[in-house]
Amino acid sequence: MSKKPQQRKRGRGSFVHSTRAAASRQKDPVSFFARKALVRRSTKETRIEVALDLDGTGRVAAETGVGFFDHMLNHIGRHGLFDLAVRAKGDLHVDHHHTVEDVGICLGQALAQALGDKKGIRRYGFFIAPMEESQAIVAVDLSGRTAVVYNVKYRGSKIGDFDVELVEEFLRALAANARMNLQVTVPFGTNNHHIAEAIFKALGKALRQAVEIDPREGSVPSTKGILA
Ligand SMILES: [Mn+2]
Repeated sequence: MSKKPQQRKRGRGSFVHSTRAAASRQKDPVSFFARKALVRRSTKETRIEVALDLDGTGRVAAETGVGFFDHMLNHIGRHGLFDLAVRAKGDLHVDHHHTVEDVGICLGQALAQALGDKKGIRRYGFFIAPMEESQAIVAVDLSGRTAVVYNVKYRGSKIGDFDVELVEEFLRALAANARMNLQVTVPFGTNNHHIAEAIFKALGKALRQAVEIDPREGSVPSTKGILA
C-alpha cells in the first residue's frame, strides 16, 4: 500500500540493537514509526546509556556493575518483550544508589520517548506474578501523570550486597520519568530475592500489556484526547 515506513534516526553507537521496525510487523497505521528510544545521561555520579525497543523480542544486555540489578533489568525486558540495552558506569565505590536511581531515570525517559504520543496503545496493564512463596501485583497506567504506590514489606534490608530499598528508588525514578501511575503490592512473601524478582517480572508483563498496540484503538486512549 504505502511507502516503506521510516525509522526515526536515534542511534549513533553500535550499542543500540538493530531491531526490525514495529511497523514492518504490524499493519496498524498507529505503529507507523518504530517505537524505539536511545537515552544518554551523564552526571558527576553516573554515565548511562539506555536503548529500548518496545516491539522487541525480549533480548536484554544489562551491564550496570550491580549484578542483582542486571538480573532484575533482564526480567523487565524479557517479560516485557522489549529489546533493552543498559550500560552504566556509576560511583559504585560510594554505593549502588546513584547507579540504580539514574538507570530508572533513563529507562523512564526511554519509555516516554519510545511511546511518543501514545496513539493506539492499551495504556493500562496489570499482572500478578507468583514467585515461589512470594507474589507481586503490579498495575500501570501510562497516563502522563506520575503516581507511585509501593506497598511492599521485606524481611531484612539486603539481597546479597544489594539494598532492598533501592527497588523502590528505581521504581519511583522510572515512574516519574515515564510519567506513569505505578502501583506495586506484595501481599505475601518471605524471601527478599523472590519478592524483588516477582515485582520486576510483574512489571515487565504489565508494561508489555500497557504499551501494546490495541488493534481496535485508533487514537490516543483518553477521553481528553491526550496522554501527556
Ligand atoms: Mn533470581
